[in-house]
Amino acid sequence: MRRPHVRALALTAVAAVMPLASPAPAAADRVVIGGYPVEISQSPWTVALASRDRFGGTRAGQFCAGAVIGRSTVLTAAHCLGEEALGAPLGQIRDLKVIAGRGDLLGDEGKEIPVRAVRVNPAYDSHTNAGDAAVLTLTEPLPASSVIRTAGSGDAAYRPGTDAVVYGWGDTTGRGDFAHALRAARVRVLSDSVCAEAYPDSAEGKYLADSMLCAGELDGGRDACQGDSGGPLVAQGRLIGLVSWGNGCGRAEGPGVYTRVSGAITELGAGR
Ligand code: 4AZ
Repeated sequence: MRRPHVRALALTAVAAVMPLASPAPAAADRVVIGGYPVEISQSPWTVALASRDRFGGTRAGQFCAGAVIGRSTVLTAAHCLGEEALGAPLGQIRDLKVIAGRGDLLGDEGKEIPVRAVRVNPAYDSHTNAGDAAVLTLTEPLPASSVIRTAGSGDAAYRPGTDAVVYGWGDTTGRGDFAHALRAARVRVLSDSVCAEAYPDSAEGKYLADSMLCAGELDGGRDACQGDSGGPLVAQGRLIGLVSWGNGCGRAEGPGVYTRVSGAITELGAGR
């Protein structure tokens, strides 16, 4: 399948740090590195971004994720909507949809909702990855129970050491094994210095604490990966991050970098 994501990853080191006891079944059911399956009803704010035209129908066209922050408003990563990720300019994608209420992409639960409007953060910088956020407006509202609160700047949930959970349908091994059922992984908010040291100005990007958030495990093993981009990082019941970038997946030397939601909301004027 087309590689839907921006980053060219160094993927080989991942298997060594996978904390799985048994060998992986061929592909499928194990999403997010080091994660576990979750029911969509447990995280109804997690949605899939999909285009069957671009990515084929096997997994309902899923290529990124997003978080429901208003009944008709989804926050996702700007890089998900770039030509590099889509393989074509956004304006040419006629069937961009948000899939809500569907954990298993092979099923038909929930709803596929066309996107009415897209606003990509004008401050997004594809070199550093700063400001990696975009807002999608849906053609029809979701239930209020699907909306997650966003963390404002200064929220205690951003403190290093805070337990957080990342959700997605992305690669579960770093070798292109995309999940079809939603998964989650427990990670920790890491201090800005961890990511600043890992990414001074690397090929992957430059860590900028103003607009980014560092999370993962110091020893690696649990992380987001390709296909999880744009998806929610949640702590203390609030949305704190969106999956953005990193060096590989689950590697101790490559912590996960997330879009800092408080800054994105300000830049996009998406606060409520
Ligand atoms: C990606 O390419 C990607 N390990 C997402 C998350 C991470 C790395 C790459 C973080 O979409």
